[in-house]
Amino acid sequence: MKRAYLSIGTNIGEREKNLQDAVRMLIAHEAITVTAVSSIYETAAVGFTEQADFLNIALRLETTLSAQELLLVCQQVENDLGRVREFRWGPRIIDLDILLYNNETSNTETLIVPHPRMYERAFVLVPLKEIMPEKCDMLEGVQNAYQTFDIEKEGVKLWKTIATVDEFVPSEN
Ligand code: GSY
Repeated sequence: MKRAYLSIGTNIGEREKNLQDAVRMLIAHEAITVTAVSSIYETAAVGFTEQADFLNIALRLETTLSAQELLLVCQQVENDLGRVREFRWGPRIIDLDILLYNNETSNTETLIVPHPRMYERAFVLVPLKEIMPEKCDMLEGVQNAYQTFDIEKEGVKLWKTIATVDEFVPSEN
C-alpha cells in the first residue's frame, strides 16, 4: 500500500458539493481508501487573482495504484465533474492535485511529485498540515514551509470544520 496526499479546490458552482462529489468518487474507487479529509478552507485565488474565492481541502489516501495511475483517476474525477480547461490559472469546478506520493519523487512530462508549487501555497499547506500524522516522514518539509507564511495575510480562512471522512460525505438518502 502506498500513501498519498491530494489537494482539491473549486471556485465554480456549488463549491461544497463539488468537493463532496470528488471525495465520493475517490471513496468509490476499488483501489483507493480515503483515510482523512481536512476541514474546508475558503481561500483567495492564487495565480490569476481576478476570480472567485476557492474552497480547498487536503485528503489522505492509501492505494495500490502507482502515482501515474492515481493521476489518471484524478483526471477522470475532474472530467466526470465537468471540468473545462479554459486557461491555465482560470476558474474551475474542480481541481485534484497529487501533492505527495509515499515520500517518492516522480518527474515525468505529466506528473511531478512532490507537487512543484505546494510549498509556496498556503491554501495547500494549511489543510495538509491538519491531516498529516505527527510521525509522517513527509511532515518536515511541510512544517518548514508553513513557518514561512503569515496565514492571516494569505487569505486562508477556516470555512467548515471537518473531523472525519464520514462527516465530510454524509450518506445521501
Ligand atoms: O492549483 C489549484 C487550483 N488553483 C487554486 C486553488 O485551488 N486555490 C486557490 N486559492 N487559488 C488557486 N489557483 C489555482 S490555479
